[in-house]
Amino acid sequence: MEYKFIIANFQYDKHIGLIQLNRPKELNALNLELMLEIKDAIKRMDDDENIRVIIITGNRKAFAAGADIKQMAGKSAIDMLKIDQFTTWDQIRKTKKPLIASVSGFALGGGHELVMLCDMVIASDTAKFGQPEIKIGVMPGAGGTQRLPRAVGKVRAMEMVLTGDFIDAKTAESWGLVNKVVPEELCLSEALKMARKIAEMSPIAVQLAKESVLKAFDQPLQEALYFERKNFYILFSTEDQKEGMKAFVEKRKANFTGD
Ligand code: DAK
Repeated sequence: MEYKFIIANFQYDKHIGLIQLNRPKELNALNLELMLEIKDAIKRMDDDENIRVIIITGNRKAFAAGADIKQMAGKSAIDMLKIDQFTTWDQIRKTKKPLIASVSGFALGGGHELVMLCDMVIASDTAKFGQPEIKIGVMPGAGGTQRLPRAVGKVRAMEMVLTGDFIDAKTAESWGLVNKVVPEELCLSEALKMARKIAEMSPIAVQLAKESVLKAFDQPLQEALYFERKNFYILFSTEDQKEGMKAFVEKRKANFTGD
């Protein structure tokens, strides 16, 4: 698939892929084509044995200012149902490898919902997060009313969803939406630093650990704990577990191969 609205780099760094949303004049507004391209690139990177971590970013002014309002404006309910554009997001949720968002500028509506689908978030001090759908007569439709309260609690989620007000990067950090805030020029390199650290770990352990953490949002505690335990046991069938524990005993750095 040729990409028109994103730039996908499958060898951005050793074991790291980078997807850059690239519709700058429209502040990376998520039209249908752009969303399909993101889904396609993430899936291809997830299937690529060489890639262990995926970074998603935008540009200085915007990560993404939401779904493309101009494309949606004339649609009927049935049109929207038929297009069902945000099933794309469901696919992204199934990504096995860690997704890190590097966010500068606006991350709004569907753009913020994409950030919340990522596993970790590095924000630049210029970043602004919001669910402003209420201001255009609708409401969040791709996870904003569900993932946001789980991340920040009810009253803060209500404020963002019902007033449409944006929050700045520091507030997002203190509310637990963001791992770290850095100066804008360091935003991508900081995400890369985090990605490199994870890419050095056993990729199978990383995959099962991610899967287990996400279970905390989907399942009751006891079932999620069983799930976690089984994943833990499975890892004892990997070469990486043998290598990791041997390296500890021998007081050296482990060399994980993914076997
Ligand atoms: N859609 C289309 N175009 C957009 C856009 C958007 N979301 N955001 C910005 N643009 C365009 C502007 O129209 C403008 O284009 P021109 O007028 O130059 O042609 C260009 O990008 C630059 O924007 P501004 O001139 O407005 O720039 P400012 O710096 O003055 O303002 C802003 C930046 C981000 C505050 C402002 O652009 C803004 O308020 N944008 C809209 C933000 C917004 O409301 N986002 C939420 C969109 S609704 C669904 C589930 C979920 C959703 C949809 C469907 N289903 C389950 C099917 C999600 C919905 C949304 O995300």
